[in-house]
Amino acid sequence: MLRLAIQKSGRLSEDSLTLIRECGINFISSSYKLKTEATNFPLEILFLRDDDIPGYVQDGVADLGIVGQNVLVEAGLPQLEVEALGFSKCRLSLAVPRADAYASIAALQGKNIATSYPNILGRYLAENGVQSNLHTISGSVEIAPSIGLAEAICDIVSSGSTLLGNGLREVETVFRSEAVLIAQPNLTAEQTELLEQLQFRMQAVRRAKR
Ligand code: PRT
Ligand code: ZN
Repeated sequence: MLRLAIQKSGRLSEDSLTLIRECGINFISSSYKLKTEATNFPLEILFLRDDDIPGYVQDGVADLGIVGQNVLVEAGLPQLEVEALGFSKCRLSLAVPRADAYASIAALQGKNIATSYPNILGRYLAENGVQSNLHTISGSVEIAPSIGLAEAICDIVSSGSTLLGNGLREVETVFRSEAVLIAQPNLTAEQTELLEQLQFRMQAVRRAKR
């Protein structure tokens, strides 16, 4: 038996459920249940907050998970990734107020930056020889400059319309992300076999869509 953790409700949820169904795995899901069992594959599905998924998989509470690489790498657990899934593509970017001068990343030296990704951003700034003051906030990062909390932000971007709507301009791509399948490090031989079957089916689904 394998336990797979997916996001309960959010941007990853629908595509995660669709992928499992396209793999030929049947299950009944209701918005009230936090757990369901597949009827034709030894799989149990857990519905969780996406931020909790890497830790649960690392600890073996869940055997597998589907999560964004942004969340996985921020949690410091990139080694859990076993398969890129090709959906929920987005990027983690730095942005500044549209009217502000910005020639290069050196412009951020000594500045205040609001983000929900202090680990990924901290590493990126260090690699570029820039020291900034990071303010970790968990949501609505885009309003930080207009309320005087920070001179720049670093957040997830997909279409760019949220930045535009908040008078911000994207200046650097820090990290590119997509949804990935992750697995706990200590699967049994039988579970490894099931994971391989699952990956085989996922790859076939992706090939069929090309
Ligand atoms: O409740 P829970 O904690 O489970 O969910 P969540 O609110 O933390 O995450 P959710 O559902 O918003 O996103 C889940 C994952 O989807 C993220 O971790 C990313 O891997 C991926 N993803 C893809 C995105 C986006 N696209 C995205 N556009 N995550 C967030 N956004 C947000 C972004 O934060 C910003 O506020 O959308 C806004 C920007 O979008 P654009 O299109 O205006 O640029
Ligand atoms: Zn989350």
